[in-house]
Amino acid sequence: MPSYPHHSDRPTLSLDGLWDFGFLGETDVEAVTPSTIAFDDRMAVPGCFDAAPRYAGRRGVGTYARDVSALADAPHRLRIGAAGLWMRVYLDDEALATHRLPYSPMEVVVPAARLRGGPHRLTVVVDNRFDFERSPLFEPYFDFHAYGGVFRSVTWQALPDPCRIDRVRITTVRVTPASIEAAVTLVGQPPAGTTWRTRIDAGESFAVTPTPSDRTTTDADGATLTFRHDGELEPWSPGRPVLHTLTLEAWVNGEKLDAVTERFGVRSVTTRGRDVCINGEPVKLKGVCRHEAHPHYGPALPLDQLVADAQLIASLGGNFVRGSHYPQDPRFLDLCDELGLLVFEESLGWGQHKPEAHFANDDFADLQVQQTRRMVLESYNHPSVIMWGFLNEGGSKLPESRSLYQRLTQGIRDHDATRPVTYATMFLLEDLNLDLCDIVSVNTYPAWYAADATVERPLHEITQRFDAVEKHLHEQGLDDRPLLISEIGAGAIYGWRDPHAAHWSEEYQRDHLALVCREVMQRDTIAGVALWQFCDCRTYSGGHALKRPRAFNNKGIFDEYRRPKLAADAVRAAFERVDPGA
Ligand code: ADA
Repeated sequence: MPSYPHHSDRPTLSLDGLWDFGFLGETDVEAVTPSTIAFDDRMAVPGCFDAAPRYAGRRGVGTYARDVSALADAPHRLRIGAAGLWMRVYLDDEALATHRLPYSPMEVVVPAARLRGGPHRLTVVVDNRFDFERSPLFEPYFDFHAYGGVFRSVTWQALPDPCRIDRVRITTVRVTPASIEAAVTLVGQPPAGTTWRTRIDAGESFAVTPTPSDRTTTDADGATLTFRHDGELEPWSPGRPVLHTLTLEAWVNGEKLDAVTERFGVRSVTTRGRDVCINGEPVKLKGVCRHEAHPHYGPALPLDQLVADAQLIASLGGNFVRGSHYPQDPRFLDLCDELGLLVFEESLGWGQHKPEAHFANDDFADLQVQQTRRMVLESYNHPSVIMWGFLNEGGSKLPESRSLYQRLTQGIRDHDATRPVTYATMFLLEDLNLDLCDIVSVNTYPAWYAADATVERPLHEITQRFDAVEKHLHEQGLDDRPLLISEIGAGAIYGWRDPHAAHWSEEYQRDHLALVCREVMQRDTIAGVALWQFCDCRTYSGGHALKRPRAFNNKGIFDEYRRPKLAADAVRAAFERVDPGA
C-alpha cells in the first residue's frame, strides 16, 4: 500500500518498475536532449544505477525513460519520491522541472492540454557527480556514499481541476479527551457552495465547516482551512502505537470534487526540564542512528529490508532512531508509526563549516531552508517523528552560522509548533547556537577519535566525557533542557575477534557501547542516546578512506548485511534494564 496521503478517487498509476536506461558518463548535463539518447540498458525504479555492479562507483549522467499517457483529460502530477544527486525531468524534449534537493520528493504538475495525443516519453536525467554550483547539498567529503538514481517511488496521478485538496495536516490539541485540529491545504479556490464531510477511521462521515486560516502549511498557492474535532480517539504511544485515519471530502452540487485520507496518531511531545515526554510521560530514548543503505541497493531499500531494519532496532531493546542524515523514506516512517519507534528526522547535511560557501551563500541557505520545510510538511502526520533537526555537525561554532541556524529553527517552528527542534553538534564546548534548540544534541566520540594514544583501552574517557558535557551545559545555563547523545560509537570489523579486545575488534566495540548504554541509562540528566550506528555503510573511498577500512564506516552494531556484531547483545542487555517507556 502506498504511503499516506491517499487520494483514492484520483486515477493513479505507479511508475515503479523497469525503465529504459542509458549511462552517458561525463556528458554536459545541460546539453542533454532526451530524443537523442541511446537507451541501451534497463534499470529498476526505484533504484540506484551505481549500486548495480555494471555501473558501480561510476560518476556521471544516468538517464531513465518510459512512456506515459493521460489517465483522464485532466492535469497530472508526477511525483518522484527522491533522487540523487541532481535531477531534471522531461516530457518528450521539454524540460518540466529541475530538482536540487537529494532525498526530498519532487512534484510537478503537467497541464491536461500537454498530455493530449499521447503516449509521451517521460525522461528522468540524474547526475551523481559532485558539483557545488548545481547540487550544493551533497559534497564529496560526506561520510556516506553519494549514490545516483531514482531512490524512491514514482507516481503519476490525474488531478481534479481547478481546485483540489493537497494535504490535511493533523495536530493533537489535547490527548485526553482527544481533540485534534485539521489544517486543510487546497490548490486553487473551492467553488462557491462547496461543502465538506469528514470521517474518522471507519466511522460515519459527518459535515464539517472548515474556516480560513493564515497558518503556513503548504508550499502550494492555495488556501488553508482548519477545523477542530473532539472525539473518542485512543492515543498513540511507543508502547501502544494506535493509529487513526481521517478522510476529508469536498462536495459541490451533489458531486464529489476530491477526497483525501491521512493517517495520524493522537499524542503530544514536550520537553520538561531534562526529559523528553510523550503524552506527558518522560521517555528514555534508547536507539541508533541509521543510514538508509545496503550494498546491493544504496539508499533505495526494498520494503522487506525496511521491515527487517525496524525489527532489528526493536530487537536491541530500542525505541528510538535518528534518521541520519536526510529526510526518511515515508515507508520507513509508516513502519515506525506502526511499531511505536520514535524518530529524530533531519534534513540533509554533513559537516558544512565554510563561512563563505555555507553561511554567506544565499543559494545554499535557501536550499537548506527549502529542504527542511519540505521535510516538515511531508512528515507532519507521522506520530513517530518526535523532533526535527538539520545541518548535522555543521559549523555552529562560527558567528557567521547564526543567521542560517536562526532561519532553520524559525522556519521549522513556523510550520510546526508542536515538535522540539534540535541539531546534532560536534562543537559542544564552542557552539554558539544551542540557545535556539529545544533539545541539545551532542555527537561525541570518547575512547575513539583523539583518544589518549598512550592508553590501550581508553574506555574511562566515556564517563569523563559525559561529566564534561554535563558540566559545560550547566555552566552555559543550558541544563534546563534535554540532552541527547545524538552520536557515539566505535568501529569494529565484522568477524574480527581479538582476545586483546583492541581497536577495530568486535570486543572493543561491545565493551565501549555497553559502557555508553549503562551510563546513559543511569543518568537522569541524559534524555537518551542514538548510538552510531545501526549498521555499517559504504562511505568515501580514495585517500579519505584511510580511517575507513573497506571504504565503509564500520561503527555498525550490525554489518552492512545486518549480521549482528558482539555489541548487539551488550546493547540489548543495557537498554532492557529499564522499562520500555511510555
Ligand atoms: C560524525 C558524523 C557521522 C559519522 C561519524 C563517524 O559524527 O555525523 O556521519 O561520520 O562522525 O563515524 O565519525
